[in-house]
Amino acid sequence: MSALYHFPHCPYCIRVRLALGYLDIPYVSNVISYDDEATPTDLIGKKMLPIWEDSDGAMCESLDIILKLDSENQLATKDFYASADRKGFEDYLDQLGKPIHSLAWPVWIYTKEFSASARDYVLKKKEPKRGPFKNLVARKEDFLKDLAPLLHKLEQELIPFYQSSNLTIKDILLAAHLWGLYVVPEFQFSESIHKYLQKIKKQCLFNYTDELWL
Ligand SMILES: N[C@@H](CCC(=O)N[C@@H](CS)C(=O)NCC(=O)O)C(=O)O
Repeated sequence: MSALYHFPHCPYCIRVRLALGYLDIPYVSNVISYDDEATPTDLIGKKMLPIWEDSDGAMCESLDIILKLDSENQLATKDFYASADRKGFEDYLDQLGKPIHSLAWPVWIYTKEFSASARDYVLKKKEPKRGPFKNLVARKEDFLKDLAPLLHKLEQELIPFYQSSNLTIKDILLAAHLWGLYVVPEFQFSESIHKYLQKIKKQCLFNYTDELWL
């Protein structure tokens, strides 16, 4: 059977899990430790997840994987892939990702995905660029301030999915990033965004909690 190699916290990996659920494609879930460089390097020649492996071999890049999985264009992946607004949408995702990662990383490293050595590996890799994780926690209000207009903008676009009456790849890309906020202590989504994410969760048969905590 085909297999997904992934990190449970990782937004790019969550994208693929959401698409697999929505498209009802069976697969073997291989959770990789963040400090395991050998497994991804053996498969694709570098340390990057998600990796999808099927009878054609192993491939990376979440959007390329979803394009392949969505062969009947049920998520309108083909339209998005070639669309003129792809760049603008990806820029918006990057803007969302920055504060979300700063808020979520200090919590993610204490989920069951991370052994002590994997946690150490993250800190050694991320702290030189982001600064000490303790400072990220202390700057929580700054990141929430950066997020507020981006989330407000999102609310204006939900009809009830993103600029669409049905779920598309854009909802999967958005939800995969936004999901990280569910682990941030005391953060609360607005009612409309929470309902939006729960609708996606249901349609994509997605379970974020179990692989993170149980
Ligand atoms: N453009 C890639 C990005 C994937 C990516 O950034 N993956 C991160 C995990 S969130 C990774 O593998 N990082 C390896 C590392 O930081 O050591 C995609 O869309 O799949």
